[in-house]
Amino acid sequence: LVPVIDLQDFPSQSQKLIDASQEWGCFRIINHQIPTTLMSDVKSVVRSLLDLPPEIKRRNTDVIAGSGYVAPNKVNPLYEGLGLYDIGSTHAVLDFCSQLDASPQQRDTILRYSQSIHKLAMDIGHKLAQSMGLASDLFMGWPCQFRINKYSFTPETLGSSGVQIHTDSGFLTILQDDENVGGLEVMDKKSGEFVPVDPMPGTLLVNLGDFATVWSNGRFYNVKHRVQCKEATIRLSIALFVLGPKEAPLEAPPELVDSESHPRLYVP
Ligand code: AKG
Repeated sequence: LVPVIDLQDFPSQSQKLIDASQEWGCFRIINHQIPTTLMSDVKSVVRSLLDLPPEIKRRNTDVIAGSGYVAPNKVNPLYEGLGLYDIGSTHAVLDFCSQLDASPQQRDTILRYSQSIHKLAMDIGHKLAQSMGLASDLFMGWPCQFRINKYSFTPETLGSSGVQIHTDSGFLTILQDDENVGGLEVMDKKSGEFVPVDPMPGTLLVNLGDFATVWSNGRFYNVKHRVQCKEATIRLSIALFVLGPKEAPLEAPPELVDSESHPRLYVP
């Protein structure tokens, strides 16, 4: 149901990318150049890190609000996550590894994954800008947050919420969702109904956030989504959040504004 974009088929898929961003606010990507082995290696590292004792996980402190360890809480009792800001900095990635006593091998996997996923984010920014007919690039030098997520689903929690409905606040999220365990749902823009995003092994999911709506002057849809417990098992996911420009406030580029048909919607 969610559109599938072949990243090696550009500019042919440019219009499909724009349509997906406008109508769905999310799409799956194939041929993304992240090796399958790296995806499965990082998944097993993620599993071990989230299995660490709470006193070690608590060493993963916030750099910006919510960037570090999030323990299960009242709002999302089945959810737990670790994270880092900002993935473009090797120093920050190594710091994250040290906080969690990662082994040299785990460290190597996290470093390689973070570099590949960051490069992929920049490539998607480039393709989005080009597809919108812009000369300048997107995402260059923007800080990115990395999060690894664990949902402890049990028979008793079937049907309850893993993560409450929300939009992502940044521009775009690249998600390596669990390749076996479903539960992620996105809101269909037209009907307002939740649509399940079923696992599709080897692919990645891209969600657009609030900044994408601002930047596109209201064209792109910041997709509402949530995670529901559908199976009594552990669900793991890995997210890269492309946030927004560091130096200047985010605004729609002049090419996407015209006073008659597309007046500026958001003033920084
Ligand atoms: C998010 O990254 O914003 C989520 O909602 C997590 C989605 C997931 O775990 O599949």
